[in-house]
Amino acid sequence: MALEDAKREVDLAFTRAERRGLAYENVFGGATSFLRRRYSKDLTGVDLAITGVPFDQAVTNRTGTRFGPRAVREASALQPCDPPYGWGYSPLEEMEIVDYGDLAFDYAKVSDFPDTLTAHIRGILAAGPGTVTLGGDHYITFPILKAYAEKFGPISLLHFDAHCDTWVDDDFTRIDHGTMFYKAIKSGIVDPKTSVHVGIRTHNDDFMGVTVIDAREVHETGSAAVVKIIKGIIGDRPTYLTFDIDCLDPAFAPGTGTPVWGGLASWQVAAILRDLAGINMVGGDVVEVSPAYDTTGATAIAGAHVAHELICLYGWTRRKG
Ligand SMILES: [Mn+2]
Repeated sequence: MALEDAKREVDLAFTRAERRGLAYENVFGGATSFLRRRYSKDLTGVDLAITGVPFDQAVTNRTGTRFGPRAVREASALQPCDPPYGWGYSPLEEMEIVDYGDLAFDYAKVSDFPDTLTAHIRGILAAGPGTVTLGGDHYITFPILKAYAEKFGPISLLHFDAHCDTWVDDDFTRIDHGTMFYKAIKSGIVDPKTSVHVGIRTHNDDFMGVTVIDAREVHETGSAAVVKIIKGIIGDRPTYLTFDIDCLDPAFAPGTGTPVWGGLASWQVAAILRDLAGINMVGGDVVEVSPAYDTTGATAIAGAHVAHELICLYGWTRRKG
């Protein structure tokens, strides 16, 4: 059946009739939505909306993540022809998922950007589905978390990153990808006691009460031990999972703005995300993929895999029947 479909299917991003189902469209052709989902602004009955936020004006070093959503969508074309390995279920067949497209914003009026993004996510959440967002630099997570906190209250943050992004910054008009979790905790959006940073390997004066599982601890204790600690801290609380691609070592994800050595390997991340099945993930994002520095495309491929795993986690606790 798949081969026959491959001869007929093209541009499923626009032509697919059903929102559910795998896709056999030629990997190398056609318009690329995320995982060949249908581009749609109709959220009626939708379980999960994928959206892109092509914003990179908050970085401390190399720009380029405005091209991240496009690159991750293209890399994702490799993945929708089979259920994801190791999960034992098929989220693309069980869930109604759409590609909601990218955020529209005035690139020259940066001060308006945070509220524009919060409204975008608020609108999706009000219609019912959760979101998996493709960044964009990591600042975007702060306006997204505002919308989530409106719906769920102070939220647990499960944060994969080389950096903890909690540098002191009491000027809330600043738009900075290294201080937004300081602001999120200070403003009561994130509950630090039930939040975790994973993969950290850069200095910070103050982790603000968030549990840190640094990269060395991941390497030395192993993924199963890490998952046990995470689950013990977040329990079944509503959890937002944010994944900065620089959590991966630059050997696996060179295409990012602020790479740091000593990071996680792809296989470690794959094992941890798979074994987190059962957490109450209400939304998530993959940020900081910067295609200009991604000479092999490996970073976008990793980003697409992480985003697909987030879909699996989201669907796992919502399986019907
Ligand atoms: Mn980072």
